[in-house]
Amino acid sequence: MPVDYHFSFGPWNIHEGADPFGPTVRPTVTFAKKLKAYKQLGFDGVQFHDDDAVPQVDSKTAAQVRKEAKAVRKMLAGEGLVAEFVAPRLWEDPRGIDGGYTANDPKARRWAIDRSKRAADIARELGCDLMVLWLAREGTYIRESKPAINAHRWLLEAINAILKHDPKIRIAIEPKPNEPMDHAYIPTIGHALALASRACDPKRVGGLIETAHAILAGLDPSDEMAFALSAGKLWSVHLNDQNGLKFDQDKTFGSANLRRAFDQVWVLEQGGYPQTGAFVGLDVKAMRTQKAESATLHLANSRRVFLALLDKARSFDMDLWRQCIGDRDYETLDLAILEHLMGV
Ligand code: GLO
Ligand code: MG
Repeated sequence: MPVDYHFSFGPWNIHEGADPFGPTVRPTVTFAKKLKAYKQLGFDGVQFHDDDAVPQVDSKTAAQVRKEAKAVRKMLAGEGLVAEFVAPRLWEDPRGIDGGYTANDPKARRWAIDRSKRAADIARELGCDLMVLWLAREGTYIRESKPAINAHRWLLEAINAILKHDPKIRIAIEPKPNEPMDHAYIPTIGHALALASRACDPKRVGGLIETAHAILAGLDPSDEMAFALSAGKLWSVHLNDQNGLKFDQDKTFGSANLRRAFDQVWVLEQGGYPQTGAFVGLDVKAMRTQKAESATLHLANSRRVFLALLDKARSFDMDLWRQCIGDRDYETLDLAILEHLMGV
C-alpha cells in the first residue's frame, strides 16, 4: 500500500497581497485564524519562521522564548497540527541588512548565530527537529562588497554553531540563486549539499528544494530533487510554480507548466519521499487580485493539483515505460506521457 503524503505550508502563505508596487489589499488574518484553516484546506503540518511562533524574538530572554513556544505547541495540538520546521527570519531585522551569517560586520554575524540558536530552541519546544535556512541576504548586490571566500567559511561556521548548540537539530538549506540579492551564495542544491558535507556533523545537514528557486537558477526542479533524493538529503520541498525568469512568483503548483509539475511528483514517488516522513510543503501565494474571502484557494488548489498528478504518476503504464526504455524509443514515451496527462 502506498504511504500517504502529508502537506504543510507556512502562515506567510496566507497574506495581505502587498507587492513592491502597491500596499496590502486584504486584511491581516490572525495566526489563530490561520491555524484553523489548515485542516479545512487538507493540511496538517505548519512551517514556522522563528517570529511566527514567538513575535519579537530578539527582545525576549531564552526562557521567555521557550515558554511562548511551548504555548504555541499547545495551540497546534488543539488543532490536530504538528510543526514541520522553524526558520530563523534574519532578513527583516535591521541587523541583517547586509546578510546575517555573511555580514561584513562581525557583530551582525554574532547576532545571526545567536538568533539561530533561539530558533533551534523554538523548534525543540514545538516538537520538531528541523530548521530551514533560506539564506535570503547571504549574498551581494555587487560582488566586490563582500569577501566571498570568507563568506562561505562563515556560512559553515554558522551551521556548525547551530549543530553544536542543539545535538538533535537537523538543518535543511533552501537554495535560491537571487532575490532579494542579485547574487546569492548558495544558489543550488549542489552548493547546499557540498556545504553540508563539510559540516561538523554532515548527517544532520540536508536540503529543502523549492520549485521556483530551481527554475530561477535555470535548472529543472525534478532533477534538483533527484540529486538530493539520491543522497537521502531531501528533507522538505516548497512546491509552487514559476513562469520563466522573473521575480519569485510562488504561483499555484502546476499552474505554469503541468508537465514540469508532473515530473516533480513522479520523482518524489520514485524516490520514496512519503516513506521518509517528510512533508510536501506548498510555498504558494494568492494572486493580488484575489478577494479576502477566497484568498486560501491557492493552497487547496495546489494540493489538489499535486494529488491529481500523483494519480497520473501512479496510473502510468509502466510496461509501456519499460518497453520504450528497452527500445530507446523516447518519442513514443514522450507522447504517452502527454496523452496520459491530457487524459486522451
Ligand atoms: C522565499 C522563500 C521563503 C522561505 C521561507 C522559509 O523565496 O521561498 O518563502 O521558504 O521564508 O524560510
Ligand atoms: Mg520557500
